[in-house]
Amino acid sequence: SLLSFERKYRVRGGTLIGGDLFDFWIGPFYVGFFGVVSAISAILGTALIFYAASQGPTWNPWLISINPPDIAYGLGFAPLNEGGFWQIITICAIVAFSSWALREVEICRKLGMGYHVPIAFGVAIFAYVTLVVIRPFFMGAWGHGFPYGIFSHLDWVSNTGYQYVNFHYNPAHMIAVSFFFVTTFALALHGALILSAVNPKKGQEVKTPEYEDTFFRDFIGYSVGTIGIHRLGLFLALNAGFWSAVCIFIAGPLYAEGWPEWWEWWRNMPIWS
Ligand code: BCL
Ligand code: UQ1
Repeated sequence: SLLSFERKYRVRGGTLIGGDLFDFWIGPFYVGFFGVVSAISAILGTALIFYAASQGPTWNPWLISINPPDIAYGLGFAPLNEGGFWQIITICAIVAFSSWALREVEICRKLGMGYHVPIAFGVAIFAYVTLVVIRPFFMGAWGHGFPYGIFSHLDWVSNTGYQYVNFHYNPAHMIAVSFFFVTTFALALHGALILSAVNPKKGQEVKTPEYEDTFFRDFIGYSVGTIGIHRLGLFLALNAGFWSAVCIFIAGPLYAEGWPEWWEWWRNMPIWS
């Protein structure tokens, strides 16, 4: 059912493609050209995962794995049961994610809002595409992509990590991990601060943003502000995804040794060596 304010915002237009053709809602969901494309590619990709699984040795959900082609196939197409399914599923996934982002853009345009949400999702898509297209391409084989399976993708991460001896020494991985941690820290502070302001003692009024600013000024001498914390949060989260993409791209295409030894230049700096 339609919420009282929803009808007012069900405005025509803002579509990027298809004009009025798909400009309608199904229940609460906006459809649009990109909604149709996204649904078709997601359903097709999911069906292919089930079909490819049926050709494999197990239905144990933990063990099902749709693997990329052998490295020997290079950047060519592989037979369906030897990585071809993985290749088609990857295409379906990229089409589904991209059209999902473009559907977000159409909704932003309808509502006259900024494009922050689709841009943010774009960074997640960028990290995925780096893993299964950009890095494999620069390494010369689709076989460098990760397998689609619960345990198998964990094994891939572990094996890929140890291939570079100790992935914790990858400088971009350090930056990405730090951004992930700081993001959770910032959200914990923000969530806690908001809930503290709106949950005063019984009989007292909800506290205004000035109280929030004052809490942090009393506490650490600085408040980033109520709009500022949201800019900071978005910045931290996007950097977490971005540096993840960087850390896996440099491992292979740009640097193929162990990460601990990459730091030799630092250990050999004349000031302390
Ligand atoms: Mg590490 C990567 C943290 C230890 C090897 N590691 C990562 C990063 C992250 C991280 C920075 C993964 C997040 C990411 O890419 O997001 N690693 C991390 C931490 C530790 C750690 C915190 C720790 O020890 C405390 N890593 C280690 C150890 C190594 C190691 C030392 C193993 C032995 N690490 C690696 C390797 C990799 C990482 C190898 C990576 O490849 C990975 C990385 O950086 O990848 C880029 C980005 C987000 C995404 C990719 C998600 C994309 C989502 C898409 C767009 C949408 C999906 C929608 C939906 C779910 C699908 C529905 C389907 C529909 C049906 C259609
Ligand atoms: C903050 O300063 C602030 O402004 C009032 C918020 O908005 C409600 C916050 O949520 C948080 C967490 C802070 C504190 C953050 C820094 C970086 C000083």
